[in-house]
Amino acid sequence: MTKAILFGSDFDDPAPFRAVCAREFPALDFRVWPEAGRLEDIEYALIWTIADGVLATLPRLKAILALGAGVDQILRDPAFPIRVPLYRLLDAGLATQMTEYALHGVLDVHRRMADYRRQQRERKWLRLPAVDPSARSVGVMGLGVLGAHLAQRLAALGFRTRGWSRTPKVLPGIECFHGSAGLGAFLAASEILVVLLPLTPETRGIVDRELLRQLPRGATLINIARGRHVVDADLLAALASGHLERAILDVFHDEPLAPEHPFWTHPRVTLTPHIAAQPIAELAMAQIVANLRRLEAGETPTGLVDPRVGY
Ligand code: NDP
Ligand code: OXD
Repeated sequence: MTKAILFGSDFDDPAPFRAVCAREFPALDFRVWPEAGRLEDIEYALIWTIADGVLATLPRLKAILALGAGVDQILRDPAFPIRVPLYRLLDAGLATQMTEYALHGVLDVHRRMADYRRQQRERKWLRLPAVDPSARSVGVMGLGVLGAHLAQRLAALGFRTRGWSRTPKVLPGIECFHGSAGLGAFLAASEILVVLLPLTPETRGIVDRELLRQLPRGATLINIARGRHVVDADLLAALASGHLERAILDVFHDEPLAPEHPFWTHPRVTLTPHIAAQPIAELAMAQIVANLRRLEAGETPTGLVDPRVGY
């Protein structure tokens, strides 16, 4: 009987994945959606995104391997086949890049580089007071693979680092908060807030007026998780009122960001096109190959997602 793997992505090039599969799993037929062939052959799906309903039509699907760390773009399918295990990428080069991106933003704010850029435009020579990192608090929402890595690096640089997660955590040098009960205290002293949460029914729209109001006046938001965590109108209002000083955004409700969106030209918004972290192809492939081997051997793969909680 033919065994096949179905590749689906509106973003990734299938060619390197096809080459690796042909080398490592010659018995698996590699197919790229929408050229799925006989649906009964498909045992594995390797996807970033695929049209809603497709996964549910694959009668012998044994596992879904995500091409990213986040899986909201897969789980949003109303017909997602909950019986089929979904495995996501763990790190695969993302943690270092996320930390670089967030640190770049944190240090830019901490060292008041926006003020110095303005002063340069005005040919103004003015030394602003220095702040020790121990007097600067940074809050990281989400203490998973990526958030915990960032929080540890922030703490190592001497920042007052706080973290928020769904379940309790103990991380050396990091003040940890959890659940809705811990959110207010976490936000109250987060001068720079970095969002590294998965997008789930609980976290969609979490960065709204009420949340932003609880940050200290003059705070900065760095969103490197998903655009739908943020209520755009509430963010723009918080910037307009001056309660929020800056926003550094890598992700948006709809991507690419529409040319007419006010974020593009807002003087206190810095944006990038969802590049905070991109899986390193070799590392992602090695993880996928290892997981396929485990599946073929009847062993447990890494990165199991709980579709009921959404991550
Ligand atoms: P993990 O699943 O490892 O970590 C998620 C963290 O969020 C956990 O600490 C979890 O808490 C916490 N969390 C989840 N739900 C809630 C909630 N309701 N309240 C409080 N905390 C919550 O994910 P990763 O660190 O691997 O990735 C995080 C996200 O980063 C991805 O889901 C993706 O959306 C985004 N991403 C963005 C990229 C970009 O380029 N912009 C690239 C890669 C990823 P607990 O520990 O208690 O389970
Ligand atoms: C991911 C992403 O989730 O690239 O991996 O956003």
